Amino acid sequence: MIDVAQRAFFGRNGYLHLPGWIEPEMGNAFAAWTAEIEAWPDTPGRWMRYYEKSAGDAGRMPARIENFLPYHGGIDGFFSGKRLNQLFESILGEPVVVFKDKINLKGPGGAGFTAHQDGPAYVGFGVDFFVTAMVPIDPFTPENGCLEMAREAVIRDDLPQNPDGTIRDDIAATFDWIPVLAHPGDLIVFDSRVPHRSGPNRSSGRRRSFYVTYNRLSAGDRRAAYYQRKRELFPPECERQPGVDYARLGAQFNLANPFE
Ligand SMILES: O=C(O)CCC(=O)C(=O)O
Ligand SMILES: [Fe+2]
Repeated sequence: MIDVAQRAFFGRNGYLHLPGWIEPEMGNAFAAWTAEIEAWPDTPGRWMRYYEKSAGDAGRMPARIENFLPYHGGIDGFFSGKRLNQLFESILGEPVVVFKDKINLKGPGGAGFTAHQDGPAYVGFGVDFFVTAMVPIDPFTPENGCLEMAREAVIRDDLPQNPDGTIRDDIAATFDWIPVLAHPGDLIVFDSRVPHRSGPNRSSGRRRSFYVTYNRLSAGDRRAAYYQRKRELFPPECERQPGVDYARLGAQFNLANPFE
C-alpha cells in the first residue's frame, strides 16, 4: 500500500504524510462525526474531555476528547477498519491493535505542545513501540499550530528529557523541524519515537485533529489497561475529586500537553 520511496521515508523519519489517502466520502463523514462527539456532554465513566490550562477571554476551552471509539461506530469503523489496518501491516510487517484514541481541538488561542516523543507517555503497559494515525479535520498551517516533526531523527530511542518528560531543550534545539502542512483528507502516520512539537494557535479558527495510536498485535491488547490507569491518575474533569493534585499524579498522562 506504500511505495518504495514512502517506505524509505518512513524508515528515515519515523513518519509519513499521505496526502489525500482518505476517500472524499469518508472525509466528509469525519467532519460531521467530529461535530457529533464535540457535542457529547461530559459524562463520568465514558469519553474523557480535557480543557486548556490557561482559559482565554472566551472562558474555558475544551482541548481534547479521548476514548470515543467505543461510543462511535463510524469513527471506530475507520480506525479499526481493514484499509487502515492493511496500511499499518504493510508498514510494520504485522497487524496492529488500537491502544488509545484522542482528538486535539486546539481552538483559537490554544497552546502548543513542547517538543516530545510520545513513547514516554505510554510506558508501563508492556509495549515499547507504537504508531499513530493522524487525521486532520481542519487544515494545518504554521499560524494555527501545525504539527512539526524532527527530520531524520528516527534512530534515537528515548532522548534526554526535561523533568516533565519533554525533550531536553538543548537536544530539541539541534533538530531540523519540518512543519506538517496537512489537509483534511490526508493521513499522517508517525511512530512513538519521532520527536515532534507544535506551536500555539494564533488564528481565529480551530485546528482539530484525530490521533489514534496502535501497537503491534503481538504485544497484546493493552487499551483497557491504559484507560483504567489514566482514568485513575488523570481523569477528565467531571470525574475529579477535590484536593487531589492531578498534575503530579497524572504527569505521565499529561506529558507535553497544555491541559489541566
Ligand atoms: O496536536 C498537536 O498539536 C500535538 C499533539 C501531540 O503531540 C500529542 O497529543 O501528543
Ligand atoms: Fe505527541
